[in-house]
Amino acid sequence: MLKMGSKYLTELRESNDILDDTEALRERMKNDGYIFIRNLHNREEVLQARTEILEKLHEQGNLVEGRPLDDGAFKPGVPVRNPKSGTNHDLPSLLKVVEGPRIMDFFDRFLGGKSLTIAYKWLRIVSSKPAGIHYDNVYMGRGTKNIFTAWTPIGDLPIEIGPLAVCLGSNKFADLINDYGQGDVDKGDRAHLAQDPIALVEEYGGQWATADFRAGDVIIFGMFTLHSGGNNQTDRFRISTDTRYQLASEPVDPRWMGANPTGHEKRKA
Ligand SMILES: O=C(O)CCC(=O)C(=O)O
Repeated sequence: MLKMGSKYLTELRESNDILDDTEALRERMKNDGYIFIRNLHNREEVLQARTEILEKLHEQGNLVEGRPLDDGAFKPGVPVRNPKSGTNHDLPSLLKVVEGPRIMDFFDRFLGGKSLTIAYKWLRIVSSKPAGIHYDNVYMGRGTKNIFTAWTPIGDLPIEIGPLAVCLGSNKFADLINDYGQGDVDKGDRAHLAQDPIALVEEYGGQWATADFRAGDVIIFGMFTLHSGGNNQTDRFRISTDTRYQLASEPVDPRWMGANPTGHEKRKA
């Protein structure tokens, strides 16, 4: 595990102090590559979404018997079949959070017009290693570039459970953005830049940043901010979503929209 306060890892900067200042939020996104907001969502609604997901995990035998449901303690080796990424129409409490007025109003204001959320929602139920380090553009690059990811912890997710980390400065790694970052995984280009966060800092610079996330928090970032989940070092599922938002008037990546989004052509998310 990376050590907090080291050359490699620091705390995310909270933006609650500028939450009402739209220009300052845009400036922060431009400079830092992310905006981290505590309690943007209603905590109780997020916890309701967590319960909804945990009940499904329990029903299909993924949770350790005898532990409180809210622990989300996983049975090692039992694959999770559902719930999973998709439109998540069977998870109304989750949709209430990620499509609700708090986040949509935020994006209407931040983007300066009517926003929409991409229909496909990435719901991650992680028991061990995360996906590799990447820019989202390689997955989401067929519509507007003015599109943002919101990563939402579904529950309290302390650092040891491996919440999202971003690489500070990576939104300005011009060579990487112009090369790896312009790829398209559905044309066979590379999905992940790297797996090892330390080696990445040694090679490209920057510093990782994360936080003890709490239900209600959200981190928002653009298509060219390197990020990854951390290793889950607990015996509990790490439950989170990544969902995407853009102006309704701008081109949408067709793979992820509609009642039944087609998703990736050559590989599964
Ligand atoms: O939650 C994770 O492990 C990765 C999330 C991610 O890749 C994203 O938000 O784009």
